[in-house]
Parts: sequence; structure tokens; C-alpha cells
Amino acid sequence: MALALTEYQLAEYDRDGFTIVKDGFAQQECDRFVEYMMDLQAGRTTVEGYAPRAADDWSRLITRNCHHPMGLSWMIDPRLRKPLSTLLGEEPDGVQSMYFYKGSEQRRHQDAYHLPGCVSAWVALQDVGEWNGSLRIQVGSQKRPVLEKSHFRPDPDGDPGPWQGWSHDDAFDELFERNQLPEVAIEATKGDVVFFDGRLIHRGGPILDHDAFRHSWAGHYIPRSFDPWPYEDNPRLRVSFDGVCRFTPTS
Ligand SMILES: O=C(O)CCC(=O)C(=O)O
Ligand SMILES: [Fe+2]
Repeated sequence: MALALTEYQLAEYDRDGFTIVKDGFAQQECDRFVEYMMDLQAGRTTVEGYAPRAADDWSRLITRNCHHPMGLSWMIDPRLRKPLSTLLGEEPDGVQSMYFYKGSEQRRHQDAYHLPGCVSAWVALQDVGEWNGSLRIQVGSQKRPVLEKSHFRPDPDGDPGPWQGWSHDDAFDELFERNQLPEVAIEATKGDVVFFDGRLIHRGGPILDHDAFRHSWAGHYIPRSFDPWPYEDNPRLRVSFDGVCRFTPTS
């Protein structure tokens, strides 16, 4: 059954840039995904394209062009199709996913910087809180300025771009300050799905217990009609809910 977004959740998404669907996935499904990823990490399961990692390597696993079977099945899980279509306004295409073994403490950013027009489905595969690093979100920032790659380089006339000379991380912090909007830490329980707008400023919050795992997964989706391809250097593969893999043609 599709995850249903209520009128209230749609209004919340529009206003705040995100909404949470409680218990979107069953606990056992989350456990199975975690077990699979632990096996993949340790080399107990082998998948072509996924070398076993060092025993202490818990860095996030980004998947763009070579999906392992479990990741692919989550990426195009039929329950995600309807809410993502509603939020994107058309058929969604998955373009990347991220598996987090631990909290990321990733600095503030907008996913739309890399993937204009994207919507994210972020799933807590275990309970998530301050101890293992919450997802932190600046509420309503999706309606404020969006940083673009072109802002960091000279414009066509050779004049400096508005953020030229800034590091990306510092630029997002500055934008966050200028917005003067509150930041919230998302407390999620296992199976909750957070849908959020790619223009929303967010980060991986501080981790109190660095030994703690924070199994979570994020799929990033763009509208089917989105062309040209938003990446500058990456593969042009999209995975769609009809099971078809599509490539964006080079012009
Ligand atoms: O989970 C995190 O720590 C960061 C997630 C994120 O940046 C994303 O899903 O786009
Ligand atoms: Fe992100």
C-alpha cells in the first residue's frame, strides 16, 4: 500500500519543506536492510561492484550507477511512488541513494545544489536521536535562496559570482544565518520516513556517542522530465518505479 500523505502533511511539507510519515516501513524490513548492509560491509555478502570495507569503515555508502539488489528494491519500493509523485508533481526517477551506518555530521547543505529539483526520502532504520546524530533541518528554508554551482564562479561577463571565493560549507552556514529561521533536530523511530525538499538547508547533527550506529537510508529523486542532467561529471542513470533504468541522453 502506498504511503499516504494527508492534507495536513502536504500543507506541512509546503510550509516547512518536510513531513514525516511515521512507521512507513515495518521494523522487520528495516532490520533486514541493516543486516544486509552489515553483511555487505564485512564481506559476508558479496555483490559485484562492492568491495568489502575495512573493519572500521562506517562511512556513508553512496550509490549512483551500480545499485546492489537490496538498495535498488528500497529505491523503487512501490510505497514511495505515490508520495514522491505528489511532491515532485510528476513521475519520480531515483538518481542516487545513501546508506548511513553512523551519523554523518555532514555540514549544512542543500541537496538541490547538486540535484536541482530533487526530493529526498530519508528513512530511519533504527531509532535516531541526539545520541547517534539526528538529521537537522532549517524549517522553511526551502522558500529562501538556493545556492547554485554558477554562484561560485564568474558569470558570462566575467564578473564574480555572488558566492565566488566562499567555500561551499561556509556559504551554506552563512545562508543559514541570513535566513533567521529555526533549526530542528528530527527525532525518528525505526521505520519513519522523512520526505524533504531538496532546497531545504539540512545537516547531520552532532553525535553524542561516536560508537553508536545510526542506520538510515536516503533516496534522492528528480522529476522524470528533468533534463539536462543535473550532475556535471556523474553517470546518467535513473531508476524508475516501473522497473526501467533510463539514461539521460547527452544532447
Ligand atoms: O543523514 C544525514 O546525516 C544526512 C542526510 C542527507 O544529507 C541527505 O539525505 O541528503
Ligand atoms: Fe543532504
